[in-house]
Amino acid sequence: MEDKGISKKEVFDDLKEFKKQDMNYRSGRILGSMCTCPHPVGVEAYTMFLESNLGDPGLFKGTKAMEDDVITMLGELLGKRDVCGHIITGGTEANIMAMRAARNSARILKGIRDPEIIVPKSAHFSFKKAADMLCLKLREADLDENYCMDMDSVKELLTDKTVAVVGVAGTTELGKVDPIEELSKICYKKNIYLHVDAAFAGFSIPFLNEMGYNFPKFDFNLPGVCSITIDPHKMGLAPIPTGGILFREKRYLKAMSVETPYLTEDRQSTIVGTRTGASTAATWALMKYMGREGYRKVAGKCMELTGTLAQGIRESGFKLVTEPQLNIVAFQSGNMSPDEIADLLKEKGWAVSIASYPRAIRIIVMPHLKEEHIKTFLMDLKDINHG
Ligand code: 0PR
Repeated sequence: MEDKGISKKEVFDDLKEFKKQDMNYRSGRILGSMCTCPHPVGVEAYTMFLESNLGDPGLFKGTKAMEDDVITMLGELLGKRDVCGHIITGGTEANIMAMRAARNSARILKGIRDPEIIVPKSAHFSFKKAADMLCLKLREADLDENYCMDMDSVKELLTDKTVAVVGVAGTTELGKVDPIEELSKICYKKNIYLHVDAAFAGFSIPFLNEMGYNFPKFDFNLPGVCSITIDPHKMGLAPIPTGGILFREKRYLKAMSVETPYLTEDRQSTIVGTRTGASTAATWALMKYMGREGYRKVAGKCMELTGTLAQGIRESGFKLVTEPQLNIVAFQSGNMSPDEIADLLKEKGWAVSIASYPRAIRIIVMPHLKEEHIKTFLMDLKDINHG
């Protein structure tokens, strides 16, 4: 850092140069991201609460009231109004909190000292971080032919050290929904903590079901479900970073709370201390502004475009890995590797991602993608196959 500052104009001229190097969602060129253009109403609410710190909620009573409201609204969306939880940074923090709650609860109630967790092979890598940080043995269950968690494999992995089982509603790579009803039955009977990672689809499945889709049950209506991750910064259109973690019972938050001697709250359960209230304000504003109707439109449009994209991909001579269940399409080619396809698409200005299991091009049809983007993409894809 220099001794003397430069002018504001110079600063912003430099910032513009940096910004030019970034891609943006509005261009429609980002095809492999689970984030999207933040909705302007969320952005306005976010900027209004920039100084609000939920790490010291007694100073920001209004923001705290909004957080309580948002948690209730999210709980209602996911089958239980009287849940507790927090608005945090994203799916990673939510999953780490859930695993911490499960581990601590099992230590308190069952005296388990060498804890294990069972996650599907398709689980997000945040569970690897959680396992490492919390000293949990990570056991990965196989997937069935539809890339969902295989129940026989889960049953084989269960031991008396299992402190949590995780099911995913909307897997990161293929958008699949695990058999959470079956997981719930087993976990409820055995008194094992069940966490549902709905980071991606928590903001779409409930709305799609209202429109006549028929997704398998995954939420608090199932008695075994102890916590759910749901990310407003994915399909909820909130600015980054905005995650949500919901717990069925307060005791799970208590099991990981620590004393906060000089703050306006006595105990804190979140991982992060100083914690933005802006995310909470944005989520509150968006849920009020959009209503269920608004989110139905968003989720429905994404599914409609997913259908168009999947059909076009097939017609261009590529093979879908699996029939899309949500707004994620993964495909392969008979004569090119996914890396080769991704490189050719990159030359044409498209940023796709590559799924690891199985290796395939992966496209997430997020709300920033419009019909014209999909059409242009499909033309380029045809070119690649015939070029
Ligand atoms: N759980 C699931 C099911 C997820 O898909 C993700 C992220 C997480 C948890 C973790 O969420 P955070 O990244 O909010 O902590 N899934 C995306 C992924 O890893 C995240 C992402 C988003 C990646 C935008 C790239 C990107 O451009 O693919």
